Amino acid sequence: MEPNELEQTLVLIKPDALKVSLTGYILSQFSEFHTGLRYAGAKIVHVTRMLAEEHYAEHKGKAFYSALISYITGEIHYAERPQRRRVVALVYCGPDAVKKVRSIAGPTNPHVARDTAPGTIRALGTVVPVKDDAGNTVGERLDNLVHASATTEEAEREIKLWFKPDDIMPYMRLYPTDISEDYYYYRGGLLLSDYEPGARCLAAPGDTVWKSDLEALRKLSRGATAPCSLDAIAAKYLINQAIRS
Ligand code: 3AN
Repeated sequence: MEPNELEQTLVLIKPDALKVSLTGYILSQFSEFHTGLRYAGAKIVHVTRMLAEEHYAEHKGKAFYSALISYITGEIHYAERPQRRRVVALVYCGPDAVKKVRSIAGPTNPHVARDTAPGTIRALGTVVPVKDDAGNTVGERLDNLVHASATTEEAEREIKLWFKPDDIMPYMRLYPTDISEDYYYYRGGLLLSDYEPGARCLAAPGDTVWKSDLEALRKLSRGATAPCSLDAIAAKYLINQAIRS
């Protein structure tokens, strides 16, 4: 197989799309028939604040950041029904996956999508004013139905954030993996090598993990700095593990 045959991208079908039952439509727009892309991974995720904040780390500090986190966690569209808060996370695989999916998703802003790219998924989205406590409009929230990785580098970061290697069948695993030889536990933002009550196991001896995660865990356990935060690794191991915000 040619290397670019395996290009991968992350798609999130966001809470607004689930709320108005656009899931089937979106899946059909991205189907192999239309795009030539195949599924490499799929899961239904109750998005924690930790996962949301890692996913949107580049937007931290921007005016719309807080609204963006509330949106992707489902707090906006399922305010009264936390049990319905979820997104569909998908990995698509195939030639030019990033570009193809972005072009079907459309421009970030639904108004722009309607003007310049009618027929794209985001042309069906909405733009909602964001107000401060005094009722003044301080920005806007772009409810644009789907997330699609912007570049192959972002796709790698995002796929590794949302999916463990074992969530993707071996033939379709694009990024290097390694076998853990140690125990790594997580509790309250700390990395532990021994189990303590309330801790979650991130990796045990024999587990297949993303190589970059394992390298970072080894560094962090020695007290050294790593290229990513502990939360960026832990977030995916906490997916759907418990109800927490
Ligand atoms: P895209 O999702 O098209 O890759 P990004 O990565 O620039 O766009 O932004 C991520 C998300 O942040 C968008 N999907 C949108 O919901 C939100 N966002 C981006 N720019 C703005 C903005 N200027 N105002 C409000 N929300 C924004």
